Amino acid sequence: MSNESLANLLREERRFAPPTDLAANANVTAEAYELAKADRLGFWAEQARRLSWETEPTETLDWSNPPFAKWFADGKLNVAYNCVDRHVENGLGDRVAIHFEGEPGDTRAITYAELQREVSQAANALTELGVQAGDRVAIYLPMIPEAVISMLACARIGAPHSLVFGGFSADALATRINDADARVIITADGGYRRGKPSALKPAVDEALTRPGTENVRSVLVVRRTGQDTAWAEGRDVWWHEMVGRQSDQHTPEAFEAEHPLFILYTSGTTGKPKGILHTTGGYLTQISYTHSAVFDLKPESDVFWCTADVGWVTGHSYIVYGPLSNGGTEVLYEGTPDSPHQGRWWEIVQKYGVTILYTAPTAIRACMKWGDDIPAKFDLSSLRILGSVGEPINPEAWMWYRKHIGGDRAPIVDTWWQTETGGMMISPLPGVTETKPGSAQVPLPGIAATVVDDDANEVPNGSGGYLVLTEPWPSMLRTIWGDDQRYLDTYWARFENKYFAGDGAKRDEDGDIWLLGRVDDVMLVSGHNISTTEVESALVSHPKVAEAAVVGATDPQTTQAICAFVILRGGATAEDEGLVDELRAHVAKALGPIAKPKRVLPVAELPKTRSGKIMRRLLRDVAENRALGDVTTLTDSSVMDLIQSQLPGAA
Ligand code: 6R9
Repeated sequence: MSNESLANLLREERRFAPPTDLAANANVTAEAYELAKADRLGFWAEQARRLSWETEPTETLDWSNPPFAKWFADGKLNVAYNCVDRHVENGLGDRVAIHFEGEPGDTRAITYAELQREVSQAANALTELGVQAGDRVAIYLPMIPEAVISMLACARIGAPHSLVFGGFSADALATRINDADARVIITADGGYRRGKPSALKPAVDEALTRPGTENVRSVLVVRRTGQDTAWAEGRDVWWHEMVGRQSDQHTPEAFEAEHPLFILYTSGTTGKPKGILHTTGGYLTQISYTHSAVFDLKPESDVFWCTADVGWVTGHSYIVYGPLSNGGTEVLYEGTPDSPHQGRWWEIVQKYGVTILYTAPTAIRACMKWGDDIPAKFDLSSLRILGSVGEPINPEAWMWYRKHIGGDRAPIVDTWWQTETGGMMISPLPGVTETKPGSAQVPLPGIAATVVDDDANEVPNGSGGYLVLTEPWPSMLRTIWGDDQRYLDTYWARFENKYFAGDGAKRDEDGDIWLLGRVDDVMLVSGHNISTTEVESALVSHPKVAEAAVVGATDPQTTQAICAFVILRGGATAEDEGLVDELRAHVAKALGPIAKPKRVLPVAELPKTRSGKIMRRLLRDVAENRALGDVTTLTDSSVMDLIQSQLPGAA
């Protein structure tokens, strides 16, 4: 970014107060901010008492070698014990932990007592396969209960897991196996996607032919689809045979609070993926606290549903470790929102009486595109809190979510965080915060975040800059696996003593924080830094636009020119007379003439990662007529061919 702060264009005046009854009974009230402000470390030490420790920690934070943090370092605990066994010991064995809904419609309710038995069996199986505390286990599974059970089994024996999204290519899998030096892989024959079995095991077989994966001893294979599967004798073992014959008793061992819990790779824009390392005690403390505070979870009555994939950090923290450490009941769904019909999610909400729904803006925009009449066919009155994560949520998508899913009643919590932060960092609290469409608003109690300019000075209200975190937090990444220097360079070199998140942000007149997208995506137009998020939100506020992705393409006159890719809705087509000019004028009216796109290109799809984020760098390659960069983390690589074939002038 240049020296000028991010242009601050959007005006949003709508406000929504917390429902009175929710505020009156909320788990967390405004007092939490005061307590945490008065004694931040004391606040986190208090939150650590939510967990069951074998050895209680006496030390909260060791920051003697910044930015390498140690939280609760002299404490010992077992994560799986905290997520499963202690609930059974507390008499909650019959409570459903997981309502599993397979894409073909098969279902399973798993109680905490059953979960304890299955996790114990899986832990015994891993031990029989020679896995010891500290050994890495790669998990490449669809969204089935065995994914959760495998993660908990690894945690139980102190073997850090490394999940790789089912559907990533053999190459992506091989790189991650190699970097983590995994010893065992847990996979499945396949999973169901859009009504069809989709094979997984062949990618594992292929990955294991690549150099650097020789240390993998065993592949544990869940039978999910029953499809034919190649078999390497001596290496491959069926889950139902190996896990099935184990004892369902297993005594968990306590590990030090800083024992590694998992590695999770983030792709970034260049270079090899970064293995983000999370550890045990601090991670579980913050995940458990934020899951309870931000969703106001009442474990005895709520039914929670996070629609993320377990292969994304959102799935780790808010499908596995948050809900289960809090003894909650949750839904786990294998498939896509539109299979076999576009109302599938709402049918699931109705069926299980889901009370808290956590999803991503990309999914909300897809539902908007399919039409209001689809959710209207289902009873969604059980919903009392809605969450959003993954990208800035466009104000119009926020309003749609509130009205058509939340019955104009349920508060929305827009939660900003990252793989690196481990858990939520900036978010409204549903019983406290007056919400604003499109803003994550305030750092959670115990979290210190702010917005600074190029010289690391805090920006005044009403201005934009870079989002930074100014104090360590319990679930922070500890390093990049095997690369401390890259950890320092990526996050701690840009500003002294501050964590650089890589996101642009602004503070509004009330001091609330608005996220403006990745700083790599910020556009420089005639000397102004313009956020992609704001231009996209202006486009999405037009009734004929379902989704928009905006990039800055090199331009001889203005340095960069704004180029917008849009998905149309309501029957509008690229051929509609005057539509492109209408959209350009709409943006100019909403944000000012400087933000008017030079080009608007209607397309049928946008390139997205498996976690639903728009990959703007690929669109920049298109807009600048370059060969495409790395596409290995795309959900569907044919999308780029489609976009290129739709461009004016394409053959
Ligand atoms: C949890 C997760 C992190 C990046 C982050 C930011 C974007 C996530 C957001 C958001 C605006 C939100 N992001 N939540 N931007 N508002 N509520 O998404 O982790 O996959 O590592 O991505 O996602 O750009 O820096 P991860």
